[in-house]
Amino acid sequence: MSARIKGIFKIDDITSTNPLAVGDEVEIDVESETANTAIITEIHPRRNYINRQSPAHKKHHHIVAANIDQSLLFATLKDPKTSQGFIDRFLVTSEAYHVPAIVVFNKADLYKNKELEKYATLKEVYNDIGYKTVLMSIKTGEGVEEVRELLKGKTTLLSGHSGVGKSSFINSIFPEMRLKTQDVSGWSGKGLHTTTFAEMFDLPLDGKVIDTPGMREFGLVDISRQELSHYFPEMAKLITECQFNNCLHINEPGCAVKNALETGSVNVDRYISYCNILDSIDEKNY
Ligand SMILES: Nc1nc2c(ncn2[C@@H]2O[C@H](COP(=O)(O)OP(=O)(O)OP(=O)(O)O)[C@@H](O)[C@H]2O)c(=O)[nH]1
Ligand SMILES: [Mg+2]
Ligand SMILES: [Zn+2]
Repeated sequence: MSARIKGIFKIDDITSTNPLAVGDEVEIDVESETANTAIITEIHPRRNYINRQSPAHKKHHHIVAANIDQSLLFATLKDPKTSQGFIDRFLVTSEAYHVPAIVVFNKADLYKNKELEKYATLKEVYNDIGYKTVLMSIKTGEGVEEVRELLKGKTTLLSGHSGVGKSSFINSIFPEMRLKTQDVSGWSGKGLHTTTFAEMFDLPLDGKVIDTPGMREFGLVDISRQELSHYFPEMAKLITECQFNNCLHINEPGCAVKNALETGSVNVDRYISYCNILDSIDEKNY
């Protein structure tokens, strides 16, 4: 069945480049039984959605997916490299939209000591603040079963840079799928997108998974400088102890976050991500 939209829909009072997102629940009128087509007459209110700022037009938003239970960020420490800044931006967005996030480090088969040490460090940092991490290799099968278990009975959004193995993962747990993946020569460094639009699949094990095209950056939307620290869980629990209730945790006196940074209970790299994101938020919007 293919369904199309007629007329103009305005949802959630946001200006979006796509009125209908993957994961939306809709009402349809069957248009033609023979041609198997329908018209979408109503879009149900969304439980949640992940919204992304268009890299080209800061005022344009794009809804990546709606009605999701969790998001799996696919990261790789090699071919291609995912930066911690990118991971942290993604986690902030997930917190802001109340979508639980898990970070999957794929291509473990390519990791040498350097990358394995990096993974151990990141695992500790993220586990300490409440995020699950999994080390996986689709090539060797390591960790694949563990990630598959996490999908049971849930609607899961897969995201991450192009070439990190999102489509390959769906194919590996669901071989009948045969999604298009990058050719066997693997990551070429050219940043070509193999998956070009988001698509949702029903998994045989009860659950749905949404494959998305890789993203180069993850623009934040609807987050003010003042509220940013609420979306860093390790900072959120400290902010009531800051001397000033409008503390941005930069150089204010009596800042509980800066104190925690000294003692090591807030990780330095996470704090750097916080500062970078804070810098990137255009205060004029608020
Ligand atoms: N060595 C190794 N290669 C992998 C692994 N997983 C995926 N690949 C390869 O990485 C390349 C990219 O995989 P895709 O599944 O197309 O990546 P994607 O995340 O769907 O990329 P986009 O659709 O562009 O966003 C392919 O050549 C895969 O064979 C892995 O665990 N180890
Ligand atoms: Mg893909
Ligand atoms: Zn502070």
